[in-house]
Amino acid sequence: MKKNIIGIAANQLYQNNQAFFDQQITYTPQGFIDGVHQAGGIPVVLPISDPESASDYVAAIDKLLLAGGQDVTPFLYEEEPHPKLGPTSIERDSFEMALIKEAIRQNKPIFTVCRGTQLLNVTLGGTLYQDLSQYPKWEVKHDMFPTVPNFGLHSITVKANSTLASLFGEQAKVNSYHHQAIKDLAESLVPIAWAPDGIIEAVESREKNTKILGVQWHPELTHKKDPMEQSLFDYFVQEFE
Ligand SMILES: [Mn+2]
Repeated sequence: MKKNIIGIAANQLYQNNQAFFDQQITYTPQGFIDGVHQAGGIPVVLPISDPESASDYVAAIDKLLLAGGQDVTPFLYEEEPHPKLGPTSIERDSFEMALIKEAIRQNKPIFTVCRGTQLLNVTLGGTLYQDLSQYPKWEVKHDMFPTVPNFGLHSITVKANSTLASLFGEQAKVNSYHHQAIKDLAESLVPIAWAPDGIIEAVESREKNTKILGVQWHPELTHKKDPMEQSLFDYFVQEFE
């Protein structure tokens, strides 16, 4: 059986780094590579590129995976940068937005993680809290760093009868390493999991023919020890189409 080719949108190390002779480096966290391998897919890392090339990249893959990383550029949802905004990359945002639009146009499934889910929401017309201190009902610690991912957990409630509920059940615990979060959800998305303070922790497409699954936590950090987290990769690579 042909293996699915999973395009993983890469990050870029913009700061000079002596370990790489001050060259900029294209990379993705190893957990995404391993999770896709373990699920029986072929991971292919897509370097940040001209948005106009997104159609060619998407044509070359079966499914698209967006990883975590920088904060989303607030101008993309018409806000000025809040004082607590973290590092951003408009190059990465622009390319990944083009990848999302192309994947939807070419009818290829999308799985997004953390920042990827936030960017997905912005691409489809939603907005973000630039920092959770802007969220009036904030009462859960969502950035567990430096606690290691096995221990840095909060609860989620998963929508009954959703695909995510079939993988995680209706109550679960997930890691959490984000200080931004979905504010206004894009009209074409629906929430399928929430933290106890109401923050949206997972989304899918309202239109069932558009295959989108987004989570706010990091399955790539714990998938080797936690079969529940690996099940997200398995589902995305093998079944989501
Ligand atoms: Mn969280």
